[in-house]
Amino acid sequence: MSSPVKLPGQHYLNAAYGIKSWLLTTDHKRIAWLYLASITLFFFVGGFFAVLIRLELMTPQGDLVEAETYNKLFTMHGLFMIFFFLIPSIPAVLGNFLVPMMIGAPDLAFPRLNLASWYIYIAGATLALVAAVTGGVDTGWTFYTPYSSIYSNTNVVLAALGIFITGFSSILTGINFIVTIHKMRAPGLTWFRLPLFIWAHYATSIIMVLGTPVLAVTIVLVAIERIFRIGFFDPALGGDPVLFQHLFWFYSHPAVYIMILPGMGVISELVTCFSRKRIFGYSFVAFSSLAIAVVGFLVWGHHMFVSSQSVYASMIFSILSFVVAVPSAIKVFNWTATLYKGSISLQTPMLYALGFIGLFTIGGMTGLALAALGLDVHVHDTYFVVAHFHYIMVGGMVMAYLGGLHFWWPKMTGRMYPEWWGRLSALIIFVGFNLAFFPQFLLGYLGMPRRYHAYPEEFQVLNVMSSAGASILGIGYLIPMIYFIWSMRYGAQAGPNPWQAKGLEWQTPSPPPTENFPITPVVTEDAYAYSQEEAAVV
Ligand code: HEM
Ligand SMILES: [Cu+2]
Repeated sequence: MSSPVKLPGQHYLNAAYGIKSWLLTTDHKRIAWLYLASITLFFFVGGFFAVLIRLELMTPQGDLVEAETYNKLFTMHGLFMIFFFLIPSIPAVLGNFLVPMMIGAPDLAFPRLNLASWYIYIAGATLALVAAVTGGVDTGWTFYTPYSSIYSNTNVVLAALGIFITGFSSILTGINFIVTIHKMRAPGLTWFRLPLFIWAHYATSIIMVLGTPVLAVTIVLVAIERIFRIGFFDPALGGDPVLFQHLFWFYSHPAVYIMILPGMGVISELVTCFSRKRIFGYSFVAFSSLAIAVVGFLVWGHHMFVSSQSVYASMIFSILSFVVAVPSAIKVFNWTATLYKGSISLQTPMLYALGFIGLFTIGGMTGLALAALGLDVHVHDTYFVVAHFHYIMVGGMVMAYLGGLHFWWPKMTGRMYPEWWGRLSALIIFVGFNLAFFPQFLLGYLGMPRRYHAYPEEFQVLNVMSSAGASILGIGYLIPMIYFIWSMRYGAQAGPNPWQAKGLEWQTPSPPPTENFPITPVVTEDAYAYSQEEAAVV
């Protein structure tokens, strides 16, 4: 580590004091903190339900909770994790902090709208929380009709309203990012010099803006059917239940890319920095984000292979699903090629990046297996599917989020986290994750259906393994929480650029001043001008 550095005297964190200065801030960096605090809270709410699920599944009889309670547990778990943690995690926290910084801008294009987005998010999440504690919802996070619109007598409308409202937060954030990236780039920062993190957020924003309204409309239709008994989805009222699935997955498949694309953006940054090499095939990685955003809208029917959809439709959706895997595979290929002959240092963020690449690959390959009609019919609605999406969303997205948080922590706080603890918890998370979710592939393949709270005895060993892994994973998530808080006060001072990374965000003090850059930077070279000869990171 270079000679001791001093925190700057004035920075965005001490520019103003008091709760009000936070709740009324329009500084994108402070808003990132508001999101960080709130999504962490909802991550633990979702995690709490996961603990209860895994406890219930320790024994075949399912004797911890009633069947109805179990239905509520997995519904609330999925709801909170998807809508209030995963979708906002990287864009709203790291994206908010970094999009302006990485393009040399003083803030997002619409700072007040940015703050409004957070309040909208909080309002929506609060309603969902009220729905959870005042009786819960038992429809599954997918809200399939006509159960959700007619039969369920739980808080469907309240939870749906919460999600509806939160959707506006997503849309407004997307618009803010798109306008900012178009209009506020520093002089010399052409499109093909942008960091890949920015390309990923640009593509994500397109999906947010185009996809979210479809979900909003769908939710409104469910509410209308429930409240006024006007038939859209219930056959008894002249509706079509499969129509709901079309509308729902037309949003929710692209939404899985809202969840994973920003993570891919993070991984691109980490892989180049910690192998001290330019990313291999920059423009392929950049365009693959856009390709995913476009093709991702064409594959929703792979969730409906067993829904009575025509076999020809299923064949088309199957083929298109294989197509959408191509841009993802391009990214994995390019990261691997970047690593090849790089001078790799295994700092904590890099451990997360390597973990992401491995786990995302498993998630992606099993996704291809599911996209194959014959196999999907066999494992549909089994634990195989649960394992697949957890490999993508927890093994992929949560890994990327934690890797990014470690990487940019020194920029956000001006202080380092303890490296040894960082590596240890990355390792614990990796081991715990695999023990928790790999057995679920086997369970699913052997025929254990998802969403059941009791099961035949022969599935117990694998379920106990999974629950044990989940406990280890939980511990792995708690450790960074503790040392991050510790490091805010006691961590070593980081200096502007502890990783000797390229990119504009590293050219300003840590923590940055409110206006980000004292003098507007001018960009003269392409992104990632790393060279292996430069001093290696400590
Ligand atoms: C320790 C961590 C976790 C554990 C132990 C866990 C456990 C589970 C289990 C057992 C189910 C299946 C419930 C069922 O269908 O019977 C499930 C479903 C699900 N989980 Fe997780 N999970 C964890 C973390 C996460 C995270 C971080 C996310 C998202 C970011 C997530 C998203 C989901 C979703 C979307 C479902 C599907 C819910 C449904 O379709 O009903 N999980 N989880
Ligand atoms: Cu899908």
